[in-house]
Amino acid sequence: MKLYGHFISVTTLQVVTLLCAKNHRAELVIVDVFAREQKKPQHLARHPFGHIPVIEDDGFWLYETHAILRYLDARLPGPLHSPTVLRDRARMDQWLCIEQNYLVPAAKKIMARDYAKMMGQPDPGEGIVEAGKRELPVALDQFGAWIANKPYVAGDTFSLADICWWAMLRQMSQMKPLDDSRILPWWTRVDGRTECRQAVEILASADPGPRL
Ligand SMILES: N[C@@H](CCC(=O)N[C@@H](CS)C(=O)NCC(=O)O)C(=O)O
Repeated sequence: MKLYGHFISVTTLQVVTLLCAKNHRAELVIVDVFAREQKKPQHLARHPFGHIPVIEDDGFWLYETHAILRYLDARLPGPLHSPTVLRDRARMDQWLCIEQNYLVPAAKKIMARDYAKMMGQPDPGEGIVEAGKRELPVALDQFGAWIANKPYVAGDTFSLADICWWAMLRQMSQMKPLDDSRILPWWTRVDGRTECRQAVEILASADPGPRL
């Protein structure tokens, strides 16, 4: 199995975490986002929208993180990371949607100027950052209210929603989501899990070091 991704990518971290939870290793093929390889024909043939991650499993190609996670969860042996109780599963799906549709867009807006600078793109201006700063607290407040005093996002077991929210909040650490005391105990519990530690290490070991 091959995973096309990047060591700085949160979505790559999400997939690697599930692979570790399943005790399965895929070959990490680096798509150099600093060189914008994700927008070049070779990668567009894998992912027509020009993003990572993408997996190739014995000739089967798949992109979109949540689709990949659901596929791998069902495809690989080991504990299931999608609840079997209908309403817990619906709750997992709800928080996966909230992550993708509200949390990630708000965080991307806040990081828009820094990201453009890092990628050598035109400055999108402060307006987008301000919009993100208005939107992010709404998503975080909803999550804080939900996760307070709960072991995991959807029922009593660790699920795909925990993986996605943990990785995303980790990536957003400079926005201080863990200052919310309702979120911190859950995040600390997830962060200490073996699969999360292993995944962070795997991506760190793929990083060749400082870029000029
Ligand atoms: N909807 C996609 C979004 C993936 C995504 O935004 N990936 C980022 C890396 S974490 C990426 O490809 N960034 C480079 C770019 O947008 O050009 C998914 O969930 O897989």
